[in-house]
Formats: sequence, structure tokens, C-alpha cells
Amino acid sequence: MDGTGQELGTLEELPPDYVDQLTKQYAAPAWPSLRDIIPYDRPVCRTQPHIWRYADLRPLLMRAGELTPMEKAERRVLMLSNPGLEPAPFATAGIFFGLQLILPGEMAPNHKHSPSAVRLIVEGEGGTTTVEGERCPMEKGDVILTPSGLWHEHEHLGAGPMIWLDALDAPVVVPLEASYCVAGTPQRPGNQPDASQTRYRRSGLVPYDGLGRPANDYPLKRYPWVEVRAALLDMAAGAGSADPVHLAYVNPETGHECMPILGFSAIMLRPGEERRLPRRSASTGYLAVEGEGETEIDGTSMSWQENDVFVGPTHAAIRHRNGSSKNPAFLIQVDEGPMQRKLGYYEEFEITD
Ligand code: 1HN
Repeated sequence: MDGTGQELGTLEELPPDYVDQLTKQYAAPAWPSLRDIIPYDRPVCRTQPHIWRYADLRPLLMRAGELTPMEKAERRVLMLSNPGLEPAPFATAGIFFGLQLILPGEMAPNHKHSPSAVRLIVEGEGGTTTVEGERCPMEKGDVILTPSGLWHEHEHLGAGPMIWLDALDAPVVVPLEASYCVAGTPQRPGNQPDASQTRYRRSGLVPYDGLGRPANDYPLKRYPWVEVRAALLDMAAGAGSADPVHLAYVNPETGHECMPILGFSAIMLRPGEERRLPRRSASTGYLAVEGEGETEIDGTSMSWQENDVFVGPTHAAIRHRNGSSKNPAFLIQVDEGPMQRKLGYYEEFEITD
């Protein structure tokens, strides 16, 4: 039954010879499958609420380090594949998540590609990602941008494994048949600190020499977690107890989201805090940077700990709970908000019940 109370015509009701002729012309009537394209009231989602626990995945990633040398991998990544989207190796309909490992002394060679990638650092010390000659140290919780078309390579001169979560917009770029990669020769990074420590040291201040010029697309590649965490704690101290403590990663020159397709933001849940979110048109992924808690997505409850990754579909009802009554918990959120806002279909729905 249709939402108007009207039954739409089916393929079976049409004369078989007519359907045959259409098929031969590679054409088809829309009305028998119209509701597959535009279902009433909310999309039909294949993406399922799902959690990948770090305790389960870390040993498997370390094993990949033993099984597959870097020369055989180019990028040693385990793809987090949503059970509802198989065989596509995507975490949600719009987000690719992969856990990447490099070991001491290894290098992931220089390349660039049309999908954009963002690194959310999970574990380790002494690794760097070099983006267009800017060497970015990788520290736990850091967010590092490697936007579409920019050269990037990873190197690990420290001790112990270096592990991070890759967030790519590949589920958007691949089906649109626009995904490809170019291999490069090693970069020659300068030895000066990255822009978060120099030109964009503090929000509200931008280099004077940029005034009046067109804004740079990616002036800041690295957002150090120590700064983000401190900003969240200070925001919480100044906020009303019911206000969300939630900061978006933006381009410091424009104030716009830091990436064009995927959005990145950091959430602090106060000790004991429980928060129900308005349903939103974007799908969502989370990395638990610190703490423990429980998140319910469309009725599926998932308890998480540090470094776990969990996701939900578009239009989902989401509720977070900090499992500790003593300590704050911190999540990094990923969604397709920037793309949906640009295309004009981003929505938030009021909580009605
Ligand atoms: C890629 O190029 C990287 O550059 C990481 O580190 C993960 C997953 C799929 C395709 C390309 C990287 C990737 C990737």
C-alpha cells in the first residue's frame, strides 16, 4: 500500500510483450519501483548499527603486520565493513573506516588520490604523516587531514606499533566512478613544526599576510588532541549542565567544515551524562578516544571502551551515555553533514516523543 492509500501499478500488470520491448531498449517503468527510490517518510537503510571492538581487532591488525610486509600492502589497513552493506567494505553508506598499522622503521609510500582521507590517531608514538611537504606528528586523538589530490606518506621512526583509524569519503567517490590514485616519489619534508604549532596556533588568530586573499582550502592539516581536549573541558566549564559539549573541526580561515564531504567533530560527555540526539539525515561513525559508555542507535545498545569504533545509519535515533560517574568521556564523530549541507538535503528532526 502506498502512503497516499493508492496502490501503485506493478510490473506483472503490464503486458509481457510491452515489458519485453522496454527491456530490449534498456528502459523500464518507474512506478513499480518508485518507492524503492523515494520511500515515504524516511529512507530504507542497509547500514546497521554496529561496533568494532579494539580488543578484538588489535590482535588481528598486529597479525597483519606479521603476515604482510609493507611492500605487499602499500597501506596495511583492515577495512571495517558494515554487516548490512556486504560485500561493500564500507562502515556506513557514506563513510569508509579502516584501521591502519605501521611498524617501527616502516614507510607507507607517497601517493595521492581523489577520495579524501582523515587520520584519527589511536595508538603509538613517533609516527608522522607528511602532507604536501608538511610533516605532521601523530599523537593519540589527533585528527590529520589528507584531502583529495594532496600528496601524503606515512613514516614511523619511533618504537612500538603506530595505529590509526582512516576515515575516507570513498563510499561517495567510488560509486560515482571517480576514485583513482597516483603514486609519487618520496617527499622532502621541511623540519619545521606543522601549522597547528606555528601559523594557526590559536583559534581567532590567522596570519596577517592572508588577509584580503582568497582563503586556503586546507591551511591546517593537523588538529592536536591536547588542544581539542582542553577546549572541550573549558567549554564544559562554561556551559549550562544541559548544553551539549561538542566542537566541530573547521578551516581556521573560513570557519567552514574542515573537509568537503565528511564532517569531523569532538564530543565530551560529562561524568554520568546521558544525551539523546535529534535524528539527522547523515549517517554517523564514532571513535571512542577516551572513557567508556553505552550508545543506543535505533534500539541497538552498544557498550564501548577506549578505541572502539561504532556506527549508525542515516536518520537514526541516537542516545549516548557516559558509563563513568567520575570521569568525562570523549568521542570523535564522523558524518556526511558537509556534503549533505552543500547538496541542500541535510536535516535535523525534532525529538517528538
Ligand atoms: C589510503 O590511501 C590510505 O593513504 C589509507 O593511508 C586507507 C583505504 C582505501 C583506499 C586507500 C592512506 C585507504 C587508502
